[in-house]
Amino acid sequence: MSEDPIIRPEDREDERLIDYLFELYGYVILQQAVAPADTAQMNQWADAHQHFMETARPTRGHEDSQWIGHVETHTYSGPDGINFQNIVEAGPVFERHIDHPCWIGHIRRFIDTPRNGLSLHETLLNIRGQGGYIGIHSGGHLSIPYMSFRQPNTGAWMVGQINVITALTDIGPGDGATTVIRGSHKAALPHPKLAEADVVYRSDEAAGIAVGMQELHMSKGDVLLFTDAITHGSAQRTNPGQRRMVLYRYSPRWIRTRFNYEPSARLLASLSDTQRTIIHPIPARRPPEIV
Ligand SMILES: O=C(O)CCC(=O)C(=O)O
Ligand SMILES: [Fe+2]
Repeated sequence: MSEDPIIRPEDREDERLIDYLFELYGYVILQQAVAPADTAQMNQWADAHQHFMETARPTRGHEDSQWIGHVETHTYSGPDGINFQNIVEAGPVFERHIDHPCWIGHIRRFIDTPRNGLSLHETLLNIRGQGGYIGIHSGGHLSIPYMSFRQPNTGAWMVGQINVITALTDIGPGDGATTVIRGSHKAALPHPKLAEADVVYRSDEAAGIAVGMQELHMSKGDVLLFTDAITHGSAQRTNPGQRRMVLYRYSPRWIRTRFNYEPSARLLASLSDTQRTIIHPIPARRPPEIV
């Protein structure tokens, strides 16, 4: 096997292989999972909106953010670049991502959807320029519901959050690749960088230089599927140009949405029943109007 747990197109349905590697390492890379026509459409959307990069602020869905229809501009902390949050509202190509056949079956199995339902905690398109990075975060030592990772050896999985990153550009050395510490979703102790500061997240330096981190290089259209419990982040982008990716975070229906976006009527109407259940897993109930 190559260095990374890479799943070739012909092995996409091989549950035994994927389950083994995901449980052991905490991530797998699905090669050529998204069609070139789809990455091209998502890149076109990014081309048309990249000028928002200059004004992205860490507003976390509150005042001062700029909206493009139902898509909100955002950054986690600045250096990580711009996040176009709620990107699922940006058109059919982003809707296709909700239950994409290359990964949705694996997601349902790992989350155990028959018992736990399924929801999208966050959907975003990220653009990161030269100098950008994301700091080290997460790890098996944290008791946070969305970082749970359980495979009690009976066939019953219970994973609290699975991140699906689609590369919209080739991501190689110097491009600011996502980095992980293989197997750290099972770590009992915090990474020294996190313990030092006694925090879940450290954003003041790029994760790529932390002990044990490895860069995950991807080609455009490859998909990285990883548990949010794995200690991860990204290397600093040293090359000119941009790293672009789309990130969909799946969780049990109980965890639901991170930024509380209400799905638009247009989106709800255009989704299949299966997709609607993921996007809107717990519709509100109200008493009938009293006249
Ligand atoms: O930007 C990256 O490469 C990592 C993103 C990240 O931290 C996440 O997907 O949870
Ligand atoms: Fe993360």
